[in-house]
Amino acid sequence: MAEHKNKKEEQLDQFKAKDEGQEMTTNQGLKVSNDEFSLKAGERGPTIMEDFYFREKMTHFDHERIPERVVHARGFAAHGEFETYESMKEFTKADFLSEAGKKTPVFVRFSTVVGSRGSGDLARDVRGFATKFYTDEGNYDLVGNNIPVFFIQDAIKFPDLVHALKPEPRSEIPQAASAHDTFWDFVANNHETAHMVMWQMSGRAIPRSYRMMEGFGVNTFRFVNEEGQAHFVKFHWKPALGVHSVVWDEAQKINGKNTDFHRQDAFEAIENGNFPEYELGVQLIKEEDEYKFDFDILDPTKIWPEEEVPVKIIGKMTLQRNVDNFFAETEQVAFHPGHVVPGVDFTNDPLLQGRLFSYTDTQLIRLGGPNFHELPINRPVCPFHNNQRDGYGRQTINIGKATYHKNSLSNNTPTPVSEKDGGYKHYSEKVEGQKVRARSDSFQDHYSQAVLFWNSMSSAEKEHIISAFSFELGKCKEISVRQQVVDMFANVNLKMAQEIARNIGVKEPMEGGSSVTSSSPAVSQANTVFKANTRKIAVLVAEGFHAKVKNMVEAMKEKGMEPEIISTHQGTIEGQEGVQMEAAETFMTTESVLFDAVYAVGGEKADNDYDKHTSYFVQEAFSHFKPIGASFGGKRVLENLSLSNEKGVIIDDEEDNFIKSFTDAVAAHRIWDR
Ligand code: HDD
Repeated sequence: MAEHKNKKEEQLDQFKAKDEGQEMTTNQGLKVSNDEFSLKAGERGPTIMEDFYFREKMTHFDHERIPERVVHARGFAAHGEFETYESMKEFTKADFLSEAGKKTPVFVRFSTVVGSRGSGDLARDVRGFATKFYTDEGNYDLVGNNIPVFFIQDAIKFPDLVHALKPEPRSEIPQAASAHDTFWDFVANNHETAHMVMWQMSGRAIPRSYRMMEGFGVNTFRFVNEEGQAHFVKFHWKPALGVHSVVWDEAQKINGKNTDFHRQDAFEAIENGNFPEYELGVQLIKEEDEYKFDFDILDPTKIWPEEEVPVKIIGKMTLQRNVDNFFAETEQVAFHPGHVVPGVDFTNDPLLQGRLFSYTDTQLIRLGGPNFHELPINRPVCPFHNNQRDGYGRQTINIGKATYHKNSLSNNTPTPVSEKDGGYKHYSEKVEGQKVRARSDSFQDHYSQAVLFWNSMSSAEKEHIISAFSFELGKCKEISVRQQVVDMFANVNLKMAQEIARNIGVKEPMEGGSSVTSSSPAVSQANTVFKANTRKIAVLVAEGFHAKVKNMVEAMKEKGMEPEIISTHQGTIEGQEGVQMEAAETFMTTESVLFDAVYAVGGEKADNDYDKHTSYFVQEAFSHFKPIGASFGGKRVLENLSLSNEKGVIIDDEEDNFIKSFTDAVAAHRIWDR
């Protein structure tokens, strides 16, 4: 982390404890003389009740676990800083956005949604992207996802959605997967899911890295300025490295080879000083323009196409420090979309309204009571005072006897603060209506934007969507479920639905399609940022490798790539002219799915073992559309596989030529039109 400590760092430091080098004590501070043997009646006798140390140690252990999050159980989090680019005072009075250069400490947690805490990172799933800004006016939480829309329009359906998505109740199978009957039955019988499901079947649900995905606030919020003028606002996080995905076959293999692939990728990037960066953008709509769109701007199943409502970039977040303790920080952090600051307010988006209840409620059971705001990671960096008292685990020693408002004994303090002095005032939107359990007609169009999304996809993205549907529905046991889903998605695109139907052995729908022809290029990953930075390159080396290989590897590093030496054995590999390289991994300990590209350089002479492993490695990388490079003794393997003239295969012994072409190919991420 940067030299200077921000307010949150300073606060957290007060709670840190280092046990290394210390004498062992009980939790009461009594020095412990033996930590190996329980107190027994005779060496071979029973343990006796009196052993208070045994009881304390065991009791603590027995209570070490807390309930995992009901959704978003598996995650990764890090500390960082947000810097505002320009004053947003015209739109919001939020202090942390009030001046250019203003810095605010943040804590960000990324997550998968469906799986348990120990599930694989590469599930086909939405990713959570939750940010806690520790502002001078209190904590502001932007609790978003990496997909800009949601499955449902009203929070009352959230338990149903999650029940359908989670493993089935009898067997608790499948773990961390939407590919089963109940999820798709829910989709087929709740057509508001159509748009989100299109995103979920795209590459967005299998990101290459937490560092390479967007974040979205999803719900529509309000910005309110000093004059009380409001704008509707949607939030976007744009990753500096662009938005990139793996392919599904790869995702499934990664889950087996390295369950922690995304967590490790982010952890190591931060440890190595490659700090993940995201720019914050906002889309703003004036209050008076609320009804000017052909969709309801409060409907969480709709995007505001960026081409219609541009994204204004207003700041940058950099994640600079990993946590010191996963449980204390990542597990105990409590987010809530209702944690707002003056200048940020809610709308009547019916999904958001329900979320405002659910988050605090869930923390009460997960973190064991109403004092979770006192946990170090959740404490605001500004003072907090009120008349709330007691409860499990209360840490603050509140002094004074008036714990009520109004009072005279404490001069009527703590005092509510006027809006002028920073007191939060809800936007005084006029609301009037009759009590109804109903949904507005303006929320009934479930297909136009699902079609818009499909229209915006590149041909490779369309193929991936069709394959994803075919996999997911192919795993459904109920033919009726498969058929219903295919018939439903004929409303998005008839040809797409027919192709899926053929793949999964159900009747091809004969009618459907849509008259929507518009598209939003901004939602296609074909139009993202492309960079070779931090891409992992597998350098496959054998004994007697060409002396220039080392220069190639150094040149890759200069371009920001991360080459890793792999060989038939670990340790030093001897090259020509006395050049040596250290192999960190072998063909047994690693695999092509864990890399972005492969570079085969071979050794001095043919080596059957190397050739066999390299062939497999290269073929797998090739099938996942990855760039492949070869020089010197590595060329032979590609020739034998007849891959030398394929797209994205770069063969060159000359350093400048090779590095230029290879860097371009790595930056392109994948060669989709292979
Ligand atoms: Fe939620 C966790 C994001 C709808 C109820 N949600 C949770 C997390 C994220 C989101 C990122 C994990 C926070 C963390 O890392 O600790 N949720 C969303 C988004 C939604 C959404 C972007 C749609 C706009 N969520 C949603 C609804 C409800 C919930 C409609 C219920 C009415 N979400 C929860 C929860 C969780 C949660 C049950 C589980 C753990 C937690 O809150 O702290 O309250």
